Amino acid sequence: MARGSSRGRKTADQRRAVQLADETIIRGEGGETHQTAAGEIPVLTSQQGIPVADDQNSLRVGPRGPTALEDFHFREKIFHFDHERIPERVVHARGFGAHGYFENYESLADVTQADLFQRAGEKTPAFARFSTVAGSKGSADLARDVRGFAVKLYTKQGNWDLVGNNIPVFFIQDAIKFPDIIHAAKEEPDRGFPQAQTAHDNFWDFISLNPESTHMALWIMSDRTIPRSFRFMEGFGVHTFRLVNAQGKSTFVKFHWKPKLGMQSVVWNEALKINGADPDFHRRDLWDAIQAGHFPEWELGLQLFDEAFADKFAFDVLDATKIIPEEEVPVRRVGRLVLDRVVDNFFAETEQVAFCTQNIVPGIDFTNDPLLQGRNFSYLDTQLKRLGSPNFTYLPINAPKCPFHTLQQDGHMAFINPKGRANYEPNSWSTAIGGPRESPQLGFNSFPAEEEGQKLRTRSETFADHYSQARQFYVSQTPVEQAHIAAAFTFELSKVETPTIRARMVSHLLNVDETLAKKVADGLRLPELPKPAEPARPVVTTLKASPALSILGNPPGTFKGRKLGVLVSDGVDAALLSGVQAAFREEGAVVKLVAPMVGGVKASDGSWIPADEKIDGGPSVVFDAIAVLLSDTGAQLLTDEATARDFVADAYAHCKFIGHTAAAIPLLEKAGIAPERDSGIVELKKPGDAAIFVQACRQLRFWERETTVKRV
Ligand code: HDE
Repeated sequence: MARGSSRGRKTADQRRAVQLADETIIRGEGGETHQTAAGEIPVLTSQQGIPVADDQNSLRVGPRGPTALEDFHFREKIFHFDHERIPERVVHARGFGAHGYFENYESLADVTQADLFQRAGEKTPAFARFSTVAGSKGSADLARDVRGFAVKLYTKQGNWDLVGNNIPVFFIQDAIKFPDIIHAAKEEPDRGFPQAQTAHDNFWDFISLNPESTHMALWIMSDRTIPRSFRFMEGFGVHTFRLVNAQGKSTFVKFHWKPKLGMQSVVWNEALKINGADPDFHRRDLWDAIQAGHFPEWELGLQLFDEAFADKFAFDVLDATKIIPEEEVPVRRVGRLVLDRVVDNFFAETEQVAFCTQNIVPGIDFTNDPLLQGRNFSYLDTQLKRLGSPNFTYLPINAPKCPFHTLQQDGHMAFINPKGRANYEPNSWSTAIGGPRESPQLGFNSFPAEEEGQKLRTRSETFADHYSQARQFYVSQTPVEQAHIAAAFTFELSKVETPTIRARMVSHLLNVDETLAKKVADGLRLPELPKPAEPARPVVTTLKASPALSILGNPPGTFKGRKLGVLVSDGVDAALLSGVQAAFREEGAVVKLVAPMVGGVKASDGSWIPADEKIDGGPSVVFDAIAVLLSDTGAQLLTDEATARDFVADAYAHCKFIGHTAAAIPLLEKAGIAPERDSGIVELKKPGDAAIFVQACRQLRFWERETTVKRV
């Protein structure tokens, strides 16, 4: 055959159309699947726009021969794939974001000139990203960890990034210690594990040698670090910032985000199981809620105070290891953040979003908090590493939504470039080509704080009280929450291999609360109680409890936004099931059906009811409450099914409310639930009983049960 002839390859028309169930495909000579462009389906092209004829086969010399280097389509495709990854964030790598808006309730012109706060009802586009800190991008969502709560507000005066956490204090007081705390928390460098957890020697070694971390240690061992959903957690700006009004008057401020659906966490044993059952639990929850039109909301709260308050407050307002109790400075709710749109593309938006603490707008300013000052360097620096070019600001997710005109130019991927002749100023060119100029009136003016002093590497003595607020946090918790804190310390320190580190940590807890310290010491079986760590300042034991610090002390009183898992079998009472579904939907909750097989079940009235999950894939840990609506035959089948017993036993152990039919009782008993059932277990006899069950579920958990199911 002569060179250049078209031997060998059949045309698309000659290849065979075959049926794969509902899909018609073209089958190639090697049996491979081809789908071709037609009608409205666009033609696949290379990045250069060249149409692609065959995306299933690389260019070969003969059907079994080597691949030709000239195959530009293959090379471009693989080259691009090889370069898909960018460095993950050094902290907060695992995250999930969504779009929405901030709506201002009232004009705040009295305290700030920030444009977004001037007009009641003003809506500012926003993007929020929630994250864990220590784990890598692929780690599980329910690690015990602080959650990042970062919000980018695209205001008419430029982007304001409020890069906060779900805990109002931090581990350290000076940014210079950030690499140390993060190294200690992340996987140990020799072995590369454990990942996404602080339950290891290095972390507790660092914490126990840094008494300033004690307050944060109490928070991270509380239920705050195992939130049920991003939707049910608070957010905090942590540092003291300034608001500045048009007259140049400065007011100190601490920022809060308050979830509209109230706070809620899971229990630790549940968290461990969720991580196996659904490592994407939190991101799926946010995605599903937004897709279902249940838009999550938080109110923005401000704690406003002046120099006089700062001077008389018992702690330094520049110390990020301290809070200002809400009972001392109330939180004024000034607007709401609504997340109403999921991302179109995870990488383009959630991965490439670049939050920078230094992104503030006129009317907002920094204070001298040494943590904040250090962050203002780190965030810009880290974005360059991650995104690879100073032009990351032009990526659509990062670009301001107001007009912007800079004289910055060039660099990698410079896809927005100045037009005209001027790339410097001052210049003598005309308005048309002379470029932008500064504006003393509209521009950002730093608050002219008076500063003087010697240049020193030193820590202010006003930062030296390390335990008083840790104690205050502990005494502000309900007994159930206090028990969780003791259990969490015991769990984490039990994973620490070095006994001296365990004991050293207990020596700090002795300065916080003796009962807590003793509980942890007993839980660890320490041979003897260590002496209390020597405090830098005497512990103030008279700080009053702050009820606002408790999750369980501030219950939402609703099951709205929560999820009921209903275990059904063939013969399920159709009327009862629809009664339960209606009552929970009325409450604003989501109902999911779990069945022996995902195809569904045949109900008592002969109707076919499709399931959402097969029992193995829908364990009770992914639900807030369960109902077991089995028929007699269903109960016979499931009583001997281990996953069904786990479904019930876990819900019981995690103090969830359980609704059930009489037929389901043998399953409850086989799962170890005593015949004298507690009042967290509600029998459902008729559709009307669903209302009683909803009412019970509004308490979210039946905590009275906990002491009977958790003995060590
Ligand atoms: Fe961060 N932090 N941080 N941090 N932080 C980053 O920036 C840093 C701190 C927080 O969803 C990094 O873009 C230093 C406090 C959130 O993209 C990095 C210090 C608080 C996020 C960085 C702190 C935070 C980050 C890594 C000590 C709560 C994720 C990737 C002074 C108020 C934002 C990146 C997102 C991310 C540095 C302490 C919150 C390296 C030096 C305190 C929510 O720049």
